[in-house]
Amino acid sequence: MLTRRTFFKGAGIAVAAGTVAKSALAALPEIVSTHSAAMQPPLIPPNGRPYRAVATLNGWTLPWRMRGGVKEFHLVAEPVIREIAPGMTAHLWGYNGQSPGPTIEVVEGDRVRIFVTNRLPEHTSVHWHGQRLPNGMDGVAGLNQPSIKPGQTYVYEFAAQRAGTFMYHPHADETTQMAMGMMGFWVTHSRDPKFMPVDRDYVFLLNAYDISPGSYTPKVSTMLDFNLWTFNSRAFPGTAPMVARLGERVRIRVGNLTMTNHPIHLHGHEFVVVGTDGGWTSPGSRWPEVTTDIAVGQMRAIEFTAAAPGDWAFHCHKTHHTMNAMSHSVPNTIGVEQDDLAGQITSLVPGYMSTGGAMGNMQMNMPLPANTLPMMTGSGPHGDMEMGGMFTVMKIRANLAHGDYRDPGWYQAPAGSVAYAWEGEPPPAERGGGTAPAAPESAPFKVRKPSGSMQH
Ligand SMILES: [Cu+2]
Repeated sequence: MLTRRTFFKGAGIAVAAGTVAKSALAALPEIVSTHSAAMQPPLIPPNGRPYRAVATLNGWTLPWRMRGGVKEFHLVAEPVIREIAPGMTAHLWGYNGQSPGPTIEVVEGDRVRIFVTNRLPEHTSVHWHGQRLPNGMDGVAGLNQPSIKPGQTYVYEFAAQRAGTFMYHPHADETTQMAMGMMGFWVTHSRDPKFMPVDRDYVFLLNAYDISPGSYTPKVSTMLDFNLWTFNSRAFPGTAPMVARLGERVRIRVGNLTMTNHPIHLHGHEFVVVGTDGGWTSPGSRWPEVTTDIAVGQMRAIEFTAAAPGDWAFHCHKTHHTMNAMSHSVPNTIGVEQDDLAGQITSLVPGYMSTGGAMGNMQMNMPLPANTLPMMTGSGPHGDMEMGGMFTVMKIRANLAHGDYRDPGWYQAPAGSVAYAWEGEPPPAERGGGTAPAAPESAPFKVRKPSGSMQH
């Protein structure tokens, strides 16, 4: 079993000390933070009501302390450095060393006290998105409370009244602070651990950044034209895979804090939406889906049985959201004679090398500035995947232990079960203005003649 000590040790999580006078923090819970973007195993609750802990994609759950029957957490709003994927880091704002901040897990009925220390260069606040709470705890700066000035610590306190899926984010200079990565996940577990049990419960946020190729800091005035689409501030191939043992019941909870909607799509399985922002859906209201659209500010919890072994793609279905920092000025090169093109580009971009192909190869062969992810990237067991952004893989295996969240590697498909190249004679080509052969009399269909080509 994972103890608090081994959790900290294994996760590379550090208890900060020395930055603030100990006497000033004597009454505050210790600050726990991490500088790793690796996915941490679920935090088994060391005290309080029992629950089945969630797994945060490329993230972690914030430990707490119990004081007088109250669960006390300490969030620190601060500048952080986040690896978006190997080869690219971003200078963001977040909580406790990372963006997004740590997941907060409590149980329905828990009394919760959250200390929020502001180490940003400007004021902030925290809004507990979706929660039933006293109006003065809702976190809208100016409306419900004064803003938290740099250096100040504020205390939020309320009872977790409703089980479900929630988020937290600033409600002060929001456009800037959310564009900089300030957000986190919150799960309130049912008081009954047997309510809607699942074997794996993954959580993550959808977020987006506008970081110019070669730079580190998001542009905070961007309203819609973001160029990095991420799951929990990670872009493929930096996104951790989600894993499950064959036959397990899997829940995935997704919150959307970007400025557009995302149709989230799972391959090879049907799922049902079991939870929304407002709570659990009634069983009679559910229908099977393979894609569910998650609007801005919404959460969706989906569930399915891991019925088929394999590496199943899981991604946003907007194709430009499964790409990394892209240039909108890339021309369409489909059908363009590549030999001429290479010469023309070489005159503009020294060092350019073409290997043929269309848009993907052209872009992938461009020299990239430092700290920039290729637009279409990632390689799998069968070659280039040409993905990025909001993409990961659901890895289902028969031989996986319950509770094992480690990446099992690529799926070894049984012989004869993989799509293969047909090796007979190629079919007759038909090209406009070319010499398409006439269809034999016995053919079950007619070969359409190019218009304007009257041969018979
Ligand atoms: Cu999307």
